[in-house]
Amino acid sequence: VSLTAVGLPASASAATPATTERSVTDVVPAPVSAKADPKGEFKLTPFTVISADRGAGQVADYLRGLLRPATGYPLPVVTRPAGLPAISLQLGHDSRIGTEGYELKVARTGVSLRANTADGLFEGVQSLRQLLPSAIDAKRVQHRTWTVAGGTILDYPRFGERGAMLDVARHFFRPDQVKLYVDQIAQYKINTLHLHLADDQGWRIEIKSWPKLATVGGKTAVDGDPGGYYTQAQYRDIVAYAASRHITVIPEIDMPGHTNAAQSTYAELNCDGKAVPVRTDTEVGYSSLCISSPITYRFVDDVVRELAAITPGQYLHIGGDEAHATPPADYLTFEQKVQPIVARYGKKVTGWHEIAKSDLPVSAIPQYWDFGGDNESVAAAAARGNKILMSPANYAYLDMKYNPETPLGQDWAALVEVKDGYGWDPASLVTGVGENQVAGVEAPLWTETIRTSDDIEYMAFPRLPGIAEIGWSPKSTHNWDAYRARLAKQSPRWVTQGIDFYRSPQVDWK
Ligand code: TNX
Repeated sequence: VSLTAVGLPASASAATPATTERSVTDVVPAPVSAKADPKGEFKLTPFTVISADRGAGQVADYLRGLLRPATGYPLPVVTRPAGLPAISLQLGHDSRIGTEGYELKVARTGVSLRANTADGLFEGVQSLRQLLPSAIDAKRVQHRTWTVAGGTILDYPRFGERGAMLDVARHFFRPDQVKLYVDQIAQYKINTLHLHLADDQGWRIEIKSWPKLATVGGKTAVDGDPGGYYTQAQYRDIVAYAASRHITVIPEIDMPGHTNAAQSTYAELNCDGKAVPVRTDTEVGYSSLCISSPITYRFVDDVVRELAAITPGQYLHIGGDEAHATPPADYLTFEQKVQPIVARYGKKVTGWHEIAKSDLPVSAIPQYWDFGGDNESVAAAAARGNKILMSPANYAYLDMKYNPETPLGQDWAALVEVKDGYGWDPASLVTGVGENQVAGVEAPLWTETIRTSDDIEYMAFPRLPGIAEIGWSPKSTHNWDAYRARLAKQSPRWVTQGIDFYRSPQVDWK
């Protein structure tokens, strides 16, 4: 690998000529280092094999599943290539690339992908896909040649967490819709899916000790649209599917506000013992659990216990945003009682940045969403050693409209065109929260106005790849002109994949 390319602006490395229209220098998110070799193209043929080290079998099977439908080739997974041309997946020890990095070498004689972990191999496979023609994503056999662009990539992420959030509470999305989104985001090296499972308008996860949360509280959605919920078995299946795409699920139960669905279902969750009316409008900040009632903490204990038992990831998200109906002192009381419950069931706390006002354990990750609001408490948490997840509403919220005419979405934080969504740096957003205090980035998609998978795609594409690049790529590669040229080349893939994206006039789409 040429380390001279490390840190070069993408615009400089993109000047390397290539014989195919694709190049290792075009990958999104931009790699740490990429050096094209126009003479080093590899051709997939009916004789190509996928060779996999012990421990690489799952990624090898996944790669085979990606390549077989369009090529129609057998692409057997073997442990020894025995002289056949191969894509070889190797596990080793390379101190340069960490737990998610990889080195990819494409030559005439074969493709070698090396990483320290299966996660790293998986991310390398996402780069490899982009070196093949976009027709590789077709569902049926295409009769054509399959050339992998030649060269070398050495790559690893800037931040450990690159997330997407889907609000399944305002509108419900079926498991198959969540899985579709998982596949769409995985190709940009997103490694975390935050599911917003409960809000004022609906409760979406079965809790066996409070069964009506799902069966009654799950019936509703914004504007009287149909609701729904995941059984625990369905949730586990979503979690397992995400894990097969090397994505960790973080479930959120928002509290002490955003709780109307629970409090309209169970009267005992209200201080006066009376169930509140169901609400399907989109107001925020009016609901609050009863902070002084012991029943509240039995409820939280039951929910957290059941959710922790079906969530293999380390973190549970306890919300904490916009608790305008909870007096500040009560908010702190609530956080002091609830955060230890999460710890008791073996999990760590993440929550919206308002939780930074409480006395957080150092493992807790506040998620910054405002702009200019609670910066002092967030910076103070960072100074105490907490890492901060960055999802500023005015840049990273996928539910913001692109422009005033965008038929979906909201505009309370900003209008966010593609260039705006790409135009920020997580390590210089909040004074006192620098590179080493940033856990990563997240692109939340709130769904007050989002009802279908097409709606999700229209808001997430093309902005989600920009957030993914901000989270993965070295800051030195950050360059709008270079990015928009690389992004344009992604569009044929989205067409083949059936992604209904927004054709922003800021990008010269292919
Ligand atoms: C604010 S941002 C909310 C959500 C809304 C969103 C709509 C945050 C932590 N809370 O309840 O869905 O705005 O953009």
